[in-house]
Amino acid sequence: MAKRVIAVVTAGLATVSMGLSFTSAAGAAPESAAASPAGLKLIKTKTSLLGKHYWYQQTFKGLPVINGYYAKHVTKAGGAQIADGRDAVPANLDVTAKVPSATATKSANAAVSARARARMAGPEKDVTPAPTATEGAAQLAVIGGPNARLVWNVTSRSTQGVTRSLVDAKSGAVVESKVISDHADGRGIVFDPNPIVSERDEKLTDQNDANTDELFPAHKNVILRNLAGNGKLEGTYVNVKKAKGGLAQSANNQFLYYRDDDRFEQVMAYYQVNQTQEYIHNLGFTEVNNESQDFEINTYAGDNSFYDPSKDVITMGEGGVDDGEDAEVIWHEYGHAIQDDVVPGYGESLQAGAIGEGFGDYWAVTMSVPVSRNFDLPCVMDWDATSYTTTEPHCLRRTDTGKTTDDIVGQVHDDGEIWSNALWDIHKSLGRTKADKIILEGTFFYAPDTSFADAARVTVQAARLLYGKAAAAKVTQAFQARKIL
Ligand SMILES: [Ca+2]
Ligand SMILES: [Ca+2]
Ligand SMILES: [Ca+2]
Ligand SMILES: [Ca+2]
Ligand SMILES: [Zn+2]
Repeated sequence: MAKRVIAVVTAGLATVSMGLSFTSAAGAAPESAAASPAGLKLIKTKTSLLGKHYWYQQTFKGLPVINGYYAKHVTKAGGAQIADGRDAVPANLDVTAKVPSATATKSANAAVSARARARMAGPEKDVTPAPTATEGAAQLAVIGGPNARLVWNVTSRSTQGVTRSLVDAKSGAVVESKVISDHADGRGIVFDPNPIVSERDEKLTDQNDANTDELFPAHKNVILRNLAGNGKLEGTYVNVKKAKGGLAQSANNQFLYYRDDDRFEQVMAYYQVNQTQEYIHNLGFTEVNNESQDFEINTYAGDNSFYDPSKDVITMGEGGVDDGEDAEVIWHEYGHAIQDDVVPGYGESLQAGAIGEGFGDYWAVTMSVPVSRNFDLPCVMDWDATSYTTTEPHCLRRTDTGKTTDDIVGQVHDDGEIWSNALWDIHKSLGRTKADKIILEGTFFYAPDTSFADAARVTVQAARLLYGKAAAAKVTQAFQARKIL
């Protein structure tokens, strides 16, 4: 590519050599600072300590030239430097599109999903959600240089982030497709889901947050994806915005702490919620609490955690075992955030509240399945529960109690075990992916003050529409076994 010309016009500063070629753009001689060449559109003016910086977009017949830039750096001393990053465009290039923008958008999205599938190694390969083009995202533009052509510039969103695709507006071929969002990956250390399960050892105890020899092997190195890259635990799906002892910070996104460091629980919240949102997206849902969920970590001294719908914040308590050390506590609370997002004002009746608790417990269990090697799956919050249970296995609650509506006592957590048992039975009969798609889809049809029976009916309906009669029959059976239907 013949470009990137730096012409030092008057040097108030030392001459800058950037190792760039002096091939002139568009066959023209490097421009003087006095007048800017035609076809430039001023897009930004910045001031630095030494001067002013004028940034221009190169245009051709009114269309932006991809990556074509021109900058004028005017120093306070009066000198000016030009950085000319324009590409040559043949004067006779036709700028009428043959391919309609909708067709170009379709080809661009197809290229993006093909690549997303190729990157996904797991069994859920075929449920990659389709990328969606941003509203009005296809813009005509020009590529300069030796392969100059007219293109549609299509911006799409997918699990990979924001992608820019360039589609030839004459032939329809995808010329380029690349991720332009700058999400960073970081590193962290977590429990997954918690030490009791990962070490398969019911005898482990908190020891007042000490990093004991017994607990050391439970620490696992992980990649923290979708970070904003601002050195904090903030990203696409999680924002740790307040924490006892201050927020974890790392300029190069290395968040490596053991459990006796209060920042460990911040990393847990970030990692485990990002995992659950990636899973939800893999199931095909793009609007299930699809936002950066606020968290406050270790800011509550009691042995409890909670979701506050008035502020849309999850607070993780530090009583007993720090709640943030057990992913199942995080996932349970996140379950409340999911329901509140999908059904505005959710939980306006005792049974809706019980469904909320039951769903949170179920969500903790279904998220634990891939990392638990079948260790007592229906046991909820195995690690946190070691602080307040004496019998083994240690569980706050279970999803296999066998309770039915005959056992209703009017307490949301207790009655939630009726609901979570039904969801767990659906999971066992249809498998994790189908069950979770049905359960989440059903949630979209809940009323804020729903009852067990009404919520069950819309779940059965979701099963029938997604997977047919046989699946619906199995879901019905699961609710009948709990005397809900
Ligand atoms: Ca801790
Ligand atoms: Ca606790
Ligand atoms: Ca503690
Ligand atoms: Ca568990
Ligand atoms: Zn709850």
